[in-house]
Amino acid sequence: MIRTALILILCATAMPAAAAEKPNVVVVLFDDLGYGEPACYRPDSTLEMPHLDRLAAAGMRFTDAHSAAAVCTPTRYGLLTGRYPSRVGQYGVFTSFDPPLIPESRLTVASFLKRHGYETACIGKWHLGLAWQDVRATKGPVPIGSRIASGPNQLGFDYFQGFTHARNIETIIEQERVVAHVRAVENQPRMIAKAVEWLEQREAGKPFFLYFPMCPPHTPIAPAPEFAGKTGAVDEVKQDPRYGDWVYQGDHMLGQILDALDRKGLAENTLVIASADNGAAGRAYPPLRGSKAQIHEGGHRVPFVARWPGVIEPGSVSDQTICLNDLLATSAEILDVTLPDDAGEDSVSILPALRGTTSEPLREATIHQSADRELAIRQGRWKLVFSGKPGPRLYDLSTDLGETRNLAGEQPEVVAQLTALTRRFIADGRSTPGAKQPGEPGVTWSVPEAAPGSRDRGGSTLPAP
Ligand SMILES: [Ca+2]
Repeated sequence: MIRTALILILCATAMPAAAAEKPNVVVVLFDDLGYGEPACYRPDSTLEMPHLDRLAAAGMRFTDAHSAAAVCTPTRYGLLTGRYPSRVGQYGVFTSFDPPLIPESRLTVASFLKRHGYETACIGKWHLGLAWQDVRATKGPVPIGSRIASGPNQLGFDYFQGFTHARNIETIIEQERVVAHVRAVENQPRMIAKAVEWLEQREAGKPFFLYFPMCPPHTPIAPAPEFAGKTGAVDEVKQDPRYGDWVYQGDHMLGQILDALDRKGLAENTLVIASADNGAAGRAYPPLRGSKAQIHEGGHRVPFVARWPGVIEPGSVSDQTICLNDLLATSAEILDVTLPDDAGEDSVSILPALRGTTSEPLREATIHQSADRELAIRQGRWKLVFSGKPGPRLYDLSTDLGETRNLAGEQPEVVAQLTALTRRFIADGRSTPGAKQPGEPGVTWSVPEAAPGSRDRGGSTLPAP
């Protein structure tokens, strides 16, 4: 009797482990959503993003999250590979006919999860290059029927429907073929309908990864008729009457994904991450300095909200410095798998932050890059920007989030230490523990050596705090 009871207890206690299926992973990536735009990041924002706000209320909001770069293409490289895009010399953005940036041999979040039994889909903006098979570069939409020899399907995504980039939002690609031409206003409703349909088709017990890189609030600002002029949201910076509607439509798409997870009973076992690929375009939101494409915080500090019921404390806030590159290592730790040495070289698991089990820094340091090849390194309070003449600029973000006071002259030791660390990251081919990795042939990635003692270099014209 006692033995039976014991077995029952053992079975009962084993249940949670068995029921702790591999969690689904959903990543919703806004395009150019600034740190100061969602109300959950800036309460006096005049934009409306109720679904992001409710995600934050049910999950964790990171206040110090960074895109790998300050523009689309390199950030997406980092997000999918967990490797700094500067390692492949990618600073600018792609057009419709650029070749694939990620070789098929490289592990991505999608191919990693697929290898571990996940069904995977990318629905939305790709912007990482495609190997077109039978079409020459053209302006405007790519002809229907044009085929792709290598693209998302070769990088781990079972299913792809989307478009190359925002300037070619008319060309709809499904799997390895152009299947339709649409008007700009029709693109996003088509994408979200497909994403919801794909979620509806998932079967219990089969884990999945959905990557949904949307268009809003990037141009073309093309709100669908049901949103146009109806939200009352105001673009306080540029006074574009459609911008708030476009942001709202993007947020509504996030809401449709959350609703689909609820309908399917999948929300409990799904890690949902909503973030942005870089800062707002031409819109600065103080106290952050700068905007999209720039090395300052406005270029790459982004909203990042994660929800995972039972794992993440609802309504929590984390001040960990994290990077979108961290998705691959986080996925690996969730599955208790060690990544190979030649994958995710700049990816750090943020699972301890999500679980709330540590407040110690997870990343040794974080590299930032601008669209015009500027680099910066961030460690704790310090951010060192390597930028032309008269030398690097050092900011103490703990007291100067707006990056107004260059302390390089006052803190030569910090400049030297962060410079040496950056040079080590470059030389090692990685910024995480593991075997050194070779650099990419033909890619030069370097920062100038620090010049300790030369207090005039980069000296501040403002008084030290
Ligand atoms: Ca972008």
